[in-house]
Amino acid sequence: MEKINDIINQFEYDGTLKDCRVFGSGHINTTYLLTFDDNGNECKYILQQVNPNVFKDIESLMENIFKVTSYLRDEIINCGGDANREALHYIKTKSGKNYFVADDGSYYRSYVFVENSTTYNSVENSELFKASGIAFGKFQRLLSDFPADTLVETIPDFHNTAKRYETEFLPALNADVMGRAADCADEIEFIKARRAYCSRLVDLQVQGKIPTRVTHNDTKLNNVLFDKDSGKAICVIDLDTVMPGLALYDFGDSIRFGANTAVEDEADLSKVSVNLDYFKAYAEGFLSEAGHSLNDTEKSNLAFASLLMTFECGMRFLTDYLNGDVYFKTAYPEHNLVRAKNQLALVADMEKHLPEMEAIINSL
Ligand code: ADP
Ligand code: GN1
Ligand code: MG
Repeated sequence: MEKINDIINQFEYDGTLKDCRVFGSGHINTTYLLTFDDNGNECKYILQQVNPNVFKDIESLMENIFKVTSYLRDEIINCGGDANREALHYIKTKSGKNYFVADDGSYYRSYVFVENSTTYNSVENSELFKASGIAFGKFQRLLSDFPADTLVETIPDFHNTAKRYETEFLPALNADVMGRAADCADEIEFIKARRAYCSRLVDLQVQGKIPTRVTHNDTKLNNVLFDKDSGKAICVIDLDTVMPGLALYDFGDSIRFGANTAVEDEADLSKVSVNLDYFKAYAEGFLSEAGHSLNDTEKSNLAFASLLMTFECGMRFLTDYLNGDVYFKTAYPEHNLVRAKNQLALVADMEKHLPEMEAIINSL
Protein backbone atom coordinates (compact mmCIF):
# COMPACT_ATOMS: atom_id res chain seq x y z
CA MET A 1 0.00 0.00 0.00
CA GLU A 2 1.18 3.48 -0.81
CA LYS A 3 2.29 5.45 2.20
CA ILE A 4 0.13 8.39 3.20
CA ASN A 5 2.84 10.83 2.04
CA ASP A 6 2.63 9.42 -1.47
CA ILE A 7 -1.15 9.97 -1.39
CA ILE A 8 -0.73 13.53 -0.09
CA ASN A 9 1.67 14.23 -2.97
CA GLN A 10 -1.05 13.49 -5.49
CA PHE A 11 -3.13 16.52 -4.44
CA GLU A 12 -2.67 20.16 -5.39
CA TYR A 13 -1.87 21.68 -1.97
CA ASP A 14 -0.09 24.96 -1.38
CA GLY A 15 2.94 25.06 0.92
CA THR A 16 4.95 22.52 2.89
CA LEU A 17 3.41 19.69 4.90
CA LYS A 18 3.92 20.23 8.64
CA ASP A 19 1.63 17.67 10.21
CA CYS A 20 -0.63 14.74 9.31
CA ARG A 21 -2.84 13.05 11.88
CA VAL A 22 -5.86 10.76 12.00
CA PHE A 23 -8.89 12.90 12.78
CA GLY A 24 -12.57 12.84 13.73
CA SER A 25 -14.87 10.22 15.17
CA GLY A 26 -16.72 8.87 12.13
CA HIS A 27 -17.46 5.12 12.11
CA ILE A 28 -16.81 4.58 8.40
CA ASN A 29 -14.03 6.43 6.60
CA THR A 30 -10.42 7.09 7.61
CA THR A 31 -9.97 10.83 7.95
CA TYR A 32 -6.68 12.74 8.21
CA LEU A 33 -6.11 16.35 9.16
CA LEU A 34 -3.22 17.86 7.19
CA THR A 35 -1.47 21.07 8.19
CA PHE A 36 0.64 22.96 5.65
CA ASP A 37 2.81 26.00 6.00
CA ASP A 38 2.30 28.33 3.04
CA ASN A 39 4.79 31.21 3.37
CA GLY A 40 4.06 31.56 7.07
CA ASN A 41 0.31 30.95 6.72
CA GLU A 42 -1.08 27.79 8.28
CA CYS A 43 -3.43 25.97 5.86
CA LYS A 44 -5.41 22.93 6.92
CA TYR A 45 -7.00 20.24 4.76
CA ILE A 46 -9.02 17.08 5.29
CA LEU A 47 -7.89 13.97 3.42
CA GLN A 48 -10.17 10.94 3.46
CA GLN A 49 -9.89 7.34 2.41
CA VAL A 50 -13.37 6.10 1.50
CA ASN A 51 -14.25 2.78 3.13
CA PRO A 52 -14.39 0.12 0.38
CA ASN A 53 -16.11 -2.47 2.63
CA VAL A 54 -19.07 -0.15 3.03
CA PHE A 55 -19.17 1.51 -0.38
CA LYS A 56 -19.07 -0.87 -3.33
CA ASP A 57 -19.43 1.71 -6.10
CA ILE A 58 -17.11 4.51 -5.09
CA GLU A 59 -17.00 6.09 -8.58
CA SER A 60 -20.76 6.69 -8.40
CA LEU A 61 -20.50 7.83 -4.78
CA MET A 62 -17.93 10.45 -5.82
CA GLU A 63 -20.09 11.53 -8.77
CA ASN A 64 -23.06 11.95 -6.39
CA ILE A 65 -21.21 14.11 -3.92
CA PHE A 66 -19.56 16.31 -6.53
CA LYS A 67 -22.90 16.88 -8.29
CA VAL A 68 -24.66 17.71 -5.03
CA THR A 69 -21.81 19.91 -3.77
CA SER A 70 -21.65 21.94 -6.95
CA TYR A 71 -25.45 22.39 -6.91
CA LEU A 72 -25.33 23.45 -3.24
CA ARG A 73 -22.51 25.92 -3.89
CA ASP A 74 -24.58 27.61 -6.64
CA GLU A 75 -27.66 27.75 -4.40
CA ILE A 76 -25.64 29.22 -1.52
CA ILE A 77 -24.10 31.88 -3.79
CA ASN A 78 -27.57 32.72 -5.16
CA CYS A 79 -28.77 33.27 -1.58
CA GLY A 80 -25.81 35.58 -0.90
CA GLY A 81 -23.95 33.03 1.24
CA ASP A 82 -20.23 32.12 1.43
CA ALA A 83 -19.94 28.89 -0.59
CA ASN A 84 -16.41 28.17 0.66
CA ARG A 85 -17.60 28.09 4.25
CA GLU A 86 -21.14 26.75 3.89
CA ALA A 87 -20.32 23.96 1.43
CA LEU A 88 -17.39 21.60 1.03
CA HIS A 89 -14.52 22.85 -1.13
CA TYR A 90 -12.70 19.98 -2.84
CA ILE A 91 -9.02 20.00 -3.70
CA LYS A 92 -8.21 18.58 -7.11
CA THR A 93 -5.40 16.13 -7.73
CA LYS A 94 -2.34 17.28 -9.65
CA SER A 95 -3.83 15.64 -12.73
CA GLY A 96 -7.02 17.69 -12.34
CA LYS A 97 -9.27 14.94 -10.96
CA ASN A 98 -11.71 15.19 -8.06
CA TYR A 99 -10.24 12.15 -6.31
CA PHE A 100 -7.25 9.82 -6.41
CA VAL A 101 -7.27 6.06 -6.85
CA ALA A 102 -4.19 4.44 -5.27
CA ASP A 103 -2.42 1.35 -6.62
CA ASP A 104 -4.24 -0.86 -4.12
CA GLY A 105 -7.58 0.41 -5.48
CA SER A 106 -8.42 2.61 -2.49
CA TYR A 107 -10.03 6.01 -3.13
CA TYR A 108 -8.97 9.28 -1.57
CA ARG A 109 -10.51 12.75 -1.68
CA SER A 110 -9.56 15.97 -0.02
CA TYR A 111 -11.17 19.24 0.95
CA VAL A 112 -10.31 22.46 2.66
CA PHE A 113 -10.66 22.27 6.45
CA VAL A 114 -13.30 24.83 7.31
CA GLU A 115 -11.40 27.29 9.50
CA ASN A 116 -12.46 27.90 13.09
CA SER A 117 -14.92 25.01 12.90
CA THR A 118 -15.66 22.16 15.25
CA THR A 119 -17.98 19.17 15.56
CA TYR A 120 -19.83 17.78 18.58
CA ASN A 121 -20.46 14.18 19.61
CA SER A 122 -23.16 15.14 22.05
CA VAL A 123 -25.58 18.02 22.39
CA GLU A 124 -24.42 20.62 24.92
CA ASN A 125 -27.55 22.76 24.88
CA SER A 126 -30.85 23.16 23.04
CA GLU A 127 -29.57 26.06 20.94
CA LEU A 128 -26.78 23.93 19.48
CA PHE A 129 -29.19 21.15 18.55
CA LYS A 130 -31.69 23.61 17.12
CA ALA A 131 -28.88 25.03 14.96
CA SER A 132 -28.15 21.56 13.56
CA GLY A 133 -31.88 21.18 12.83
CA ILE A 134 -31.77 24.43 10.88
CA ALA A 135 -28.69 23.19 8.98
CA PHE A 136 -30.23 19.85 7.98
CA GLY A 137 -33.61 21.47 7.24
CA LYS A 138 -31.87 24.02 5.01
CA PHE A 139 -29.91 21.24 3.31
CA GLN A 140 -33.24 19.57 2.53
CA ARG A 141 -34.75 22.82 1.28
CA LEU A 142 -31.79 23.78 -0.94
CA LEU A 143 -31.88 20.37 -2.60
CA SER A 144 -35.66 20.30 -3.05
CA ASP A 145 -35.38 20.93 -6.81
CA PHE A 146 -32.30 18.77 -7.34
CA PRO A 147 -33.14 16.03 -9.87
CA ALA A 148 -33.12 12.89 -7.70
CA ASP A 149 -32.91 10.55 -10.70
CA THR A 150 -29.39 11.83 -11.50
CA LEU A 151 -28.10 10.30 -8.24
CA VAL A 152 -27.02 6.68 -7.99
CA GLU A 153 -28.41 4.80 -4.99
CA THR A 154 -24.93 3.78 -3.83
CA ILE A 155 -26.24 1.75 -0.89
CA PRO A 156 -29.66 0.57 -2.09
CA ASP A 157 -32.42 0.56 0.54
CA PHE A 158 -30.13 2.25 3.05
CA HIS A 159 -32.98 3.05 5.45
CA ASN A 160 -35.38 0.30 4.39
CA THR A 161 -35.68 -1.13 7.89
CA ALA A 162 -37.77 -4.10 6.72
CA LYS A 163 -35.07 -5.14 4.25
CA ARG A 164 -32.40 -4.68 6.88
CA TYR A 165 -34.39 -6.94 9.21
CA GLU A 166 -35.01 -9.67 6.64
CA THR A 167 -31.81 -9.64 4.61
CA GLU A 168 -29.21 -8.59 7.19
CA PHE A 169 -30.36 -9.10 10.78
CA LEU A 170 -32.06 -12.52 10.44
CA PRO A 171 -29.30 -14.04 8.24
CA ALA A 172 -26.63 -12.79 10.68
CA LEU A 173 -28.56 -14.33 13.54
CA ASN A 174 -29.07 -17.64 11.76
CA ALA A 175 -25.40 -17.87 10.75
CA ASP A 176 -24.11 -16.67 14.15
CA VAL A 177 -20.56 -16.96 12.79
CA MET A 178 -18.92 -15.72 15.98
CA GLY A 179 -21.13 -17.71 18.36
CA ARG A 180 -22.25 -14.41 19.91
CA ALA A 181 -26.05 -14.79 19.69
CA ALA A 182 -26.20 -16.35 23.15
CA ASP A 183 -24.64 -13.15 24.64
CA CYS A 184 -27.44 -10.99 23.31
CA ALA A 185 -30.60 -13.07 23.59
CA ASP A 186 -32.54 -10.20 25.24
CA GLU A 187 -31.62 -7.74 22.49
CA ILE A 188 -32.55 -10.26 19.79
CA GLU A 189 -35.96 -10.81 21.38
CA PHE A 190 -36.46 -7.06 21.76
CA ILE A 191 -35.89 -6.59 18.04
CA LYS A 192 -38.03 -9.55 16.98
CA ALA A 193 -40.92 -8.31 19.09
CA ARG A 194 -40.85 -5.03 17.14
CA ARG A 195 -40.77 -6.44 13.59
CA ALA A 196 -43.97 -4.49 12.83
CA TYR A 197 -42.11 -1.15 13.12
CA CYS A 198 -39.86 -2.02 10.19
CA SER A 199 -42.44 -1.77 7.39
CA ARG A 200 -44.43 1.25 8.46
CA LEU A 201 -42.62 4.03 6.57
CA VAL A 202 -41.69 1.97 3.50
CA ASP A 203 -45.34 0.96 3.19
CA LEU A 204 -46.43 4.62 3.28
CA GLN A 205 -43.80 5.38 0.63
CA VAL A 206 -45.02 2.56 -1.64
CA GLN A 207 -48.61 3.75 -1.18
CA GLY A 208 -47.49 7.20 -2.38
CA LYS A 209 -48.39 8.85 0.92
CA ILE A 210 -44.86 10.11 1.57
CA PRO A 211 -42.65 11.35 -1.27
CA THR A 212 -39.13 10.30 -2.11
CA ARG A 213 -36.78 13.28 -1.83
CA VAL A 214 -33.04 13.93 -2.03
CA THR A 215 -31.89 13.38 1.53
CA HIS A 216 -28.64 13.23 3.50
CA ASN A 217 -29.36 9.91 5.25
CA ASP A 218 -26.68 10.28 7.95
CA THR A 219 -27.74 13.33 9.92
CA LYS A 220 -25.67 12.82 13.06
CA LEU A 221 -24.72 15.92 14.98
CA ASN A 222 -21.05 15.32 14.15
CA ASN A 223 -21.87 15.65 10.46
CA VAL A 224 -22.43 19.39 10.91
CA LEU A 225 -19.58 21.87 11.29
CA PHE A 226 -20.15 24.64 13.85
CA ASP A 227 -18.38 27.96 14.14
CA LYS A 228 -16.20 27.79 17.27
CA ASP A 229 -16.97 31.39 18.24
CA SER A 230 -20.57 32.07 17.29
CA GLY A 231 -21.81 28.48 17.88
CA LYS A 232 -23.75 28.74 14.61
CA ALA A 233 -23.95 25.76 12.26
CA ILE A 234 -21.84 26.43 9.19
CA CYS A 235 -21.88 23.46 6.88
CA VAL A 236 -23.36 19.97 6.47
CA ILE A 237 -20.63 17.41 5.75
CA ASP A 238 -20.28 13.64 5.15
CA LEU A 239 -22.24 13.49 1.91
CA ASP A 240 -21.44 9.84 1.14
CA THR A 241 -25.04 8.76 1.65
CA VAL A 242 -26.80 11.62 -0.14
CA MET A 243 -29.37 9.65 -2.09
CA PRO A 244 -33.07 9.49 -2.76
CA GLY A 245 -34.72 8.89 0.64
CA LEU A 246 -37.36 10.17 3.04
CA ALA A 247 -37.22 13.48 4.91
CA LEU A 248 -38.40 11.44 7.91
CA TYR A 249 -35.13 9.48 7.91
CA ASP A 250 -33.10 12.68 8.14
CA PHE A 251 -35.23 14.03 10.96
CA GLY A 252 -35.31 10.72 12.86
CA ASP A 253 -31.60 10.00 12.62
CA SER A 254 -30.72 13.40 14.07
CA ILE A 255 -33.03 12.78 17.03
CA ARG A 256 -31.58 9.30 17.55
CA PHE A 257 -28.11 10.72 18.02
CA GLY A 258 -28.67 14.16 19.50
CA ALA A 259 -31.73 13.79 21.74
CA ASN A 260 -30.12 10.88 23.60
CA THR A 261 -29.15 12.03 27.11
CA ALA A 262 -26.05 9.84 26.72
CA VAL A 263 -23.51 9.38 23.93
CA GLU A 264 -24.21 6.64 21.38
CA ASP A 265 -21.86 4.15 23.03
CA GLU A 266 -22.54 4.90 26.71
CA ALA A 267 -22.51 1.53 28.49
CA ASP A 268 -24.40 2.72 31.58
CA LEU A 269 -27.96 2.38 30.28
CA SER A 270 -29.41 4.29 33.25
CA LYS A 271 -27.99 7.39 31.52
CA VAL A 272 -29.85 6.71 28.26
CA SER A 273 -33.17 8.47 27.67
CA VAL A 274 -34.84 10.86 25.27
CA ASN A 275 -34.46 14.53 26.12
CA LEU A 276 -37.79 16.09 25.13
CA ASP A 277 -36.42 19.65 25.28
CA TYR A 278 -33.79 18.68 22.73
CA PHE A 279 -36.42 16.91 20.64
CA LYS A 280 -38.47 20.09 20.58
CA ALA A 281 -35.49 22.31 19.81
CA TYR A 282 -34.39 20.18 16.85
CA ALA A 283 -37.95 19.95 15.51
CA GLU A 284 -38.29 23.76 15.69
CA GLY A 285 -35.05 24.23 13.76
CA PHE A 286 -35.68 21.56 11.14
CA LEU A 287 -39.29 22.53 10.52
CA SER A 288 -38.45 26.24 10.27
CA GLU A 289 -36.52 25.41 7.09
CA ALA A 290 -38.13 22.27 5.69
CA GLY A 291 -41.53 22.23 7.38
CA HIS A 292 -43.61 23.97 4.72
CA SER A 293 -42.67 21.33 2.13
CA LEU A 294 -43.66 18.33 4.31
CA ASN A 295 -47.10 16.81 3.82
CA ASP A 296 -49.43 15.86 6.67
CA THR A 297 -48.42 12.19 6.63
CA GLU A 298 -44.77 13.17 6.94
CA LYS A 299 -45.52 15.55 9.81
CA SER A 300 -47.58 13.00 11.69
CA ASN A 301 -44.73 10.46 11.47
CA LEU A 302 -41.84 12.65 12.68
CA ALA A 303 -41.98 11.26 16.22
CA PHE A 304 -42.33 7.65 15.04
CA ALA A 305 -39.46 8.13 12.55
CA SER A 306 -37.19 9.08 15.48
CA LEU A 307 -38.06 5.83 17.20
CA LEU A 308 -37.66 3.86 13.96
CA MET A 309 -34.22 5.29 13.11
CA THR A 310 -33.06 4.48 16.63
CA PHE A 311 -34.44 0.95 16.33
CA GLU A 312 -32.81 0.49 12.91
CA CYS A 313 -29.43 1.70 14.15
CA GLY A 314 -29.62 -0.59 17.20
CA MET A 315 -30.43 -3.51 14.90
CA ARG A 316 -27.53 -2.59 12.58
CA PHE A 317 -25.05 -2.44 15.50
CA LEU A 318 -26.30 -5.81 16.74
CA THR A 319 -26.12 -7.30 13.23
CA ASP A 320 -22.52 -6.14 12.98
CA TYR A 321 -21.72 -7.61 16.40
CA LEU A 322 -23.15 -10.96 15.24
CA ASN A 323 -21.16 -10.73 12.00
CA GLY A 324 -17.88 -10.12 13.85
CA ASP A 325 -17.58 -6.30 13.55
CA VAL A 326 -17.05 -6.09 9.81
CA TYR A 327 -18.87 -2.80 9.07
CA PHE A 328 -18.57 -0.15 11.81
CA LYS A 329 -15.19 0.82 13.23
CA THR A 330 -14.89 -0.45 16.80
CA ALA A 331 -12.53 0.50 19.60
CA TYR A 332 -12.95 -2.70 21.68
CA PRO A 333 -14.47 -6.17 21.14
CA GLU A 334 -17.91 -5.49 22.68
CA HIS A 335 -18.25 -2.00 21.21
CA ASN A 336 -21.04 -2.85 18.77
CA LEU A 337 -22.96 -4.72 21.47
CA VAL A 338 -22.69 -1.74 23.81
CA ARG A 339 -23.90 0.57 21.02
CA ALA A 340 -26.79 -1.78 20.22
CA LYS A 341 -27.90 -1.98 23.88
CA ASN A 342 -27.70 1.79 24.14
CA GLN A 343 -29.86 2.36 21.04
CA LEU A 344 -32.43 -0.25 22.09
CA ALA A 345 -32.64 1.31 25.56
CA LEU A 346 -33.37 4.61 23.83
CA VAL A 347 -36.10 2.91 21.77
CA ALA A 348 -37.70 1.65 24.99
CA ASP A 349 -37.65 5.15 26.46
CA MET A 350 -39.02 6.70 23.26
CA GLU A 351 -41.89 4.20 23.31
CA LYS A 352 -42.86 5.55 26.73
CA HIS A 353 -42.65 9.15 25.56
CA LEU A 354 -44.09 8.83 22.06
CA PRO A 355 -47.39 10.60 22.94
CA GLU A 356 -45.40 13.55 24.34
CA MET A 357 -43.16 13.65 21.27
CA GLU A 358 -46.26 13.67 19.06
CA ALA A 359 -47.82 16.44 21.15
CA ILE A 360 -44.64 18.53 20.72
CA ILE A 361 -44.81 18.16 16.93
CA ASN A 362 -48.51 19.09 16.95
CA SER A 363 -47.75 22.18 19.02
CA LEU A 364 -45.24 23.51 16.46
P1 ADP B 1 -17.15 9.66 8.39
O1 ADP B 1 -17.95 9.16 7.22
O2 ADP B 1 -16.08 8.71 8.77
O3 ADP B 1 -18.04 10.03 9.52
P2 ADP B 1 -16.79 12.57 7.91
O4 ADP B 1 -16.85 13.08 6.51
O5 ADP B 1 -17.98 12.81 8.76
O6 ADP B 1 -16.39 10.99 7.87
O7 ADP B 1 -15.50 13.24 8.58
C1 ADP B 1 -15.05 12.84 9.86
C2 ADP B 1 -14.82 14.07 10.74
O8 ADP B 1 -13.82 14.93 10.14
C3 ADP B 1 -16.04 14.97 10.92
O9 ADP B 1 -16.89 14.52 11.96
C4 ADP B 1 -15.40 16.32 11.22
O10 ADP B 1 -15.02 16.40 12.60
C5 ADP B 1 -14.12 16.31 10.40
N1 ADP B 1 -14.27 17.01 9.11
C6 ADP B 1 -14.65 16.45 7.93
N2 ADP B 1 -14.66 17.36 6.94
C7 ADP B 1 -14.27 18.55 7.48
C8 ADP B 1 -14.03 19.88 6.96
N3 ADP B 1 -14.18 20.17 5.66
N4 ADP B 1 -13.61 20.84 7.83
C9 ADP B 1 -13.43 20.55 9.14
N5 ADP B 1 -13.61 19.31 9.69
C10 ADP B 1 -14.02 18.32 8.88
C1 GN1 C 1 -22.16 5.73 10.37
O1 GN1 C 1 -20.06 7.71 8.91
P1 GN1 C 1 -20.78 8.05 10.18
O2 GN1 C 1 -19.99 7.73 11.40
O3 GN1 C 1 -21.25 9.49 10.10
C2 GN1 C 1 -23.19 5.13 9.40
C3 GN1 C 1 -24.58 5.64 9.72
C4 GN1 C 1 -24.94 5.29 11.16
C5 GN1 C 1 -23.88 5.86 12.08
C6 GN1 C 1 -24.12 5.45 13.51
C7 GN1 C 1 -22.46 4.96 5.71
O4 GN1 C 1 -22.12 7.13 10.19
O5 GN1 C 1 -25.53 5.06 8.85
O6 GN1 C 1 -26.21 5.79 11.50
O7 GN1 C 1 -22.55 5.42 11.70
N1 GN1 C 1 -22.82 5.46 8.03
C8 GN1 C 1 -22.89 4.52 7.05
O8 GN1 C 1 -23.37 6.26 14.35
O9 GN1 C 1 -23.28 3.37 7.24
MG1 MG D 1 -19.40 11.50 9.68
